[in-house]
Amino acid sequence: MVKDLLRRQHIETPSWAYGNSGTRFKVFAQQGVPRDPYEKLADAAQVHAFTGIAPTVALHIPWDRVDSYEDLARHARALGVGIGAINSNVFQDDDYKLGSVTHPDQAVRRKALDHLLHCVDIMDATGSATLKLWFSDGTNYPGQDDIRARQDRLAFALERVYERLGEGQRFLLEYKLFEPAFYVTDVPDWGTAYAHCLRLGDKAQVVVDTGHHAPGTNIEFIVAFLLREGKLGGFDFNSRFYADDDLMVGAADPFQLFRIMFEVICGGGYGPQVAFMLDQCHNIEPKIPGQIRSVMNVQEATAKALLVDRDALAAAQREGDVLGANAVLMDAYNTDVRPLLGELRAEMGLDPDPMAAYARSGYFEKIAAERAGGTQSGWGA
Ligand code: LRH
Ligand code: MN
Repeated sequence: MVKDLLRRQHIETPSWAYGNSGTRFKVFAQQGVPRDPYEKLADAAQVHAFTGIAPTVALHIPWDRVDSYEDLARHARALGVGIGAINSNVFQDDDYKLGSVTHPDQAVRRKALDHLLHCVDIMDATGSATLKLWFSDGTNYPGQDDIRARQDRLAFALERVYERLGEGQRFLLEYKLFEPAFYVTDVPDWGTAYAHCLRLGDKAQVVVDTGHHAPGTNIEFIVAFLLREGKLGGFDFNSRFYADDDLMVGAADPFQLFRIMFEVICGGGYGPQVAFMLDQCHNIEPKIPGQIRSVMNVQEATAKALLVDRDALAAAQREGDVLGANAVLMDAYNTDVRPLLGELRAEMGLDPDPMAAYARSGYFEKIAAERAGGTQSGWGA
């Protein structure tokens, strides 16, 4: 039963994780980095080939701009993967200094809205069902702009995008406490995102980026609450020690990832209605192995969460047996699921050790040799 559920796991990797990334201090280029979205998809297909549970790739526009999105989707299918969420980008254009859809200037708002609507066109072309909306919009100083007026402008843009969505399409609204804005962020927390989505309807849901909360936030509570409301659309998985560090999911706090996956399972969210996406940057570590390790971290947390003895837990909770209930969860968390996952991979026709199998494959040496010259992909358009 647990293996059947794990066999159906679906984790989406982000195209930008295969490109160069860094911090404001430095972006360290790496050998073999893709030069275009086609090569990014080829690398993502490797992650699926060795894990068996990463069949789709999220795109970011314009980082993944191509002449033909139909052709890019065909290329993906030929590689054995699919195009997942389309990520809009209204945070890198000079015009967006004071905001994008919340900008005081109507012409700038129009430009930003046109980009969001263009991303829906790309969804139509690639067959993607999900638009992911993150707004860097905000202010840096009190008085800089009218907090309420910016919410009115945001609501107007979201309504226009919502109206444009076609059959089977939805958008996921992402929140973030701060950065790049350092006073007000216009979508700072789950409550703001939830309120906007509630007003719009079923095609609008919230995405939880695990790096976007104030330190000490109980993220699994947010997950349980949004699931109960039918408003949890997905995750941007990563981990952090301090702020939006975008480190490998589960690397900084594997116990938190386990607690989150347990609430997903309890809330009926372990299925296609919730998008399990990675949103990470491999600033210093090799990128494809970094993605493989990340997918395995989610898989391990999920396996442990699926092993929780739910009946024993419910009984202990009913009896107010605090330590007993906690022990049931800790027993599952402290279970070494690596043998189980090794067996599962073998049953799926995969090498039980994806990291070692990838290292032996020679793929890195191949791309390092082939991808000499050209401009490596990164966060630049
Ligand atoms: C913003 C964010 C958002 C993406 C970007 C790559 O911090 O989490 O999801 O657009 O990272
Ligand atoms: Mn994110």
